[in-house]
Amino acid sequence: MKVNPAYKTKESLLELYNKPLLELVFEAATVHRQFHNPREVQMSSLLSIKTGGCPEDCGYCPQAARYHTDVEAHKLMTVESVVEQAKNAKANGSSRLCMGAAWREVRDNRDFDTVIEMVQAVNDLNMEVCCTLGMMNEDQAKRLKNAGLFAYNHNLDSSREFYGDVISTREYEDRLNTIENARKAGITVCSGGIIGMGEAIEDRIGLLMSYMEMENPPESIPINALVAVEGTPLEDQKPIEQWEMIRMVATTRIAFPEAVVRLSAGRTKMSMEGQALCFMAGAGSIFAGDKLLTTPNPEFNEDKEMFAVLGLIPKEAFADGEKPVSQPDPVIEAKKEQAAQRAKELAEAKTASEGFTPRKVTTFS
Ligand code: SAM
Ligand code: DTB
Ligand code: SF4
Repeated sequence: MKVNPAYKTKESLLELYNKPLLELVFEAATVHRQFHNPREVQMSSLLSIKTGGCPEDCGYCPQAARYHTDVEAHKLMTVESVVEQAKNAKANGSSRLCMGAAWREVRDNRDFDTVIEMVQAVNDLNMEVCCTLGMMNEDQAKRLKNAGLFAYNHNLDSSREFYGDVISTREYEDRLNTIENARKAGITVCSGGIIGMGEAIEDRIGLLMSYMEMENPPESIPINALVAVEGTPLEDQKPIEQWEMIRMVATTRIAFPEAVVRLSAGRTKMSMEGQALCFMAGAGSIFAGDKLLTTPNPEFNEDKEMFAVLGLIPKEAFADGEKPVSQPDPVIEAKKEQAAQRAKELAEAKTASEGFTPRKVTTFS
């Protein structure tokens, strides 16, 4: 049951969201237990593989070049350093790695070839690999799938109506197309939103309705609370109440019983009790490690203690889907072949020139 037939309309979802809190949590906990092991919570690590300098104008984002934030821009990481970070994340209990790039869109260039190699290398570590690289076309999605990508993250962020108040450099429709391209390539979809950007409750429900209307809704739905970063247009947004996060997690859980609902950005502002209610209400994952992409996240040891206190266990990789097989990338292989051919021709030319004895030139004085 990908969507809950009892909550397919905006009105029914809104009524659900506004239920007395403990009734809502109870209903969500009941649905959660039918479809998931309530003790399991996946630890997922985020890694910003290319940071800052983004041409987009997403009003919440510290990585947009046009806003003056403390984020330092960094070019694409190397495959070796990504593997090192991935091993470290795995050793600390993460079974998924989400690699984020501050790109508007994927381009068919050498950087994308490097990302393909990163996907192959992290999949080889038996971790679920997720990427969030901005917009992408179907061919690019196919290359990622072929490399072993498990999930593609592309958030709708809010309702179609509120979206334009936060982002002007790309359309809601563009986002839906990218999600569709991931789907066509057979990659699982991770897509969710941010609450606390000044939207109305109807916009939170509108976000869920966008997923409800999909032929194939996301397998993974991250719920972020805005991290208001100085220098961004949303820097002065008042933090949301924990209850709002709990309501949003619970409503999402009930509406999409099979999906993994991810308690994502904003946990530094939550108490352990608040987070416990989110787990009760069906959150099945957190981001682990002291940094999200560029902003702080609870320390690893704090989360370890929370898991111990609440009796939670980290979820293994590929519990919700088969491990993809990493295949050689046709573009990289063709480039390698071309380079080998060029090297061979050069070597042959060199050998030929070595056997060549220049004609003696007699000079007359
Ligand atoms: N550039 C790519 C894109 O926009 O699709 C990938 C990286 S982007 C940082 C990934 C997601 O992080 C955004 O879609 C947004 O939902 C979330 N995000 C960014 N800044 C945030 C903030 N300050 N608070 C909460 N979530 C944020
Ligand atoms: C998602 O929904 N949240 C994560 C992940 N998917 C890519 C990103 C949160 C970013 C928070 C702001 C930052 O650290 O830069
Ligand atoms: Fe760029 Fe993504 Fe940030 Fe938007 S959310 S400014 S696209 S990095």
